[in-house]
Amino acid sequence: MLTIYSDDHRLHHAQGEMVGGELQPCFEMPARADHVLARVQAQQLGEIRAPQEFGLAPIARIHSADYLVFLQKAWAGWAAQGNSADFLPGVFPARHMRAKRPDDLYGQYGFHSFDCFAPITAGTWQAVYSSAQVALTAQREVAAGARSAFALCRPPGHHASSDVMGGYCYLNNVAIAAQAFFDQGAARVAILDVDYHHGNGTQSIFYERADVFVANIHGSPSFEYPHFLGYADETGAGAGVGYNLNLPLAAGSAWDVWGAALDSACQRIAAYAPDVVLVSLGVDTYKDDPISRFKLDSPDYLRMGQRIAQLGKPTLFVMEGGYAVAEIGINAVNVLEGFQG
Ligand code: Q9C
Ligand code: ZN
Repeated sequence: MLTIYSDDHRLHHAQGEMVGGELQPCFEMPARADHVLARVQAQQLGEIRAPQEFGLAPIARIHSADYLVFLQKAWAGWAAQGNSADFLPGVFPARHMRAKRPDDLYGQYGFHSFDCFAPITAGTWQAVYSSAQVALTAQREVAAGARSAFALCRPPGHHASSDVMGGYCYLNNVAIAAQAFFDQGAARVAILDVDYHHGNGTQSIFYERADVFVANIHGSPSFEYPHFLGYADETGAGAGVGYNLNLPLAAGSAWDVWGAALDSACQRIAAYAPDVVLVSLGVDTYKDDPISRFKLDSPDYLRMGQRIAQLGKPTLFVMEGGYAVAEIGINAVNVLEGFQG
């Protein structure tokens, strides 16, 4: 399987995140991608290639113009105000307020965020831009006839919606790649999100569309991040009714429960008969993940890949979360190896 990877992910390395009232090292760190790349090499998964340049146009198919301008310009504006530390938002247009986009940078950051877990640093734009190019390059490979490809994206993307960032995510790599399939002639696309956290951004982007079936298996929002989306009764809206599947699971879920949910999701995907399957590949379902409460073990990721392969569809794997850094490579590449059989 071809892997697409860019060193540009290193340009995004924020100083910290708030955990239990204290600033701690970011869970979403450059070493994550290093470990996945090292495992791809160690297992001789296949060629590793740098991304091609597809520019902003395929990104702008998913994200709004004002959001993209903010992301590109935010650091320069923040630095011009005399700041050198990470830029973070603090005020959001929550219920009972007015979601009118303000003129000032700090207000715009809150307008374009749903939490404080997507810091902007000097290199953030280049890193997230390249992460999207990684997804688009792998997408081309699958569109050209490959059975599968692996987009080793960092930063991840599935929490980002059309104009709102959060949860370590800025550009929704899997959504950008899904739209690229349509723009190259696909008629129906399925997205299977196996990250521990509900992919709220991906769900929201495609919620009213019948040509994208989105399936999510995740810790229930009744107890888990992102807290405000991901319940089972969210099945789509308008033309998209029936094309969104949420399978929220309880804390402590292990392979018996998780694998059964995967089987349900795969049955629905098979019935949908998509041209292509995109997998939002988060491995934060791992038993020792520092921010998660599922109990998958490393061999379970081989089974995950095997079940996805049974769909018999061209498949694009897009890296999302996973914070047990020492094991992230083993677990992510196990999915790919299980898929290859
Ligand atoms: N105690 C992905 O896996 N955590 N994002 C907030 C609050 C944010 C996860 C924790 C988790 C974001 C791509
Ligand atoms: Zn996650």
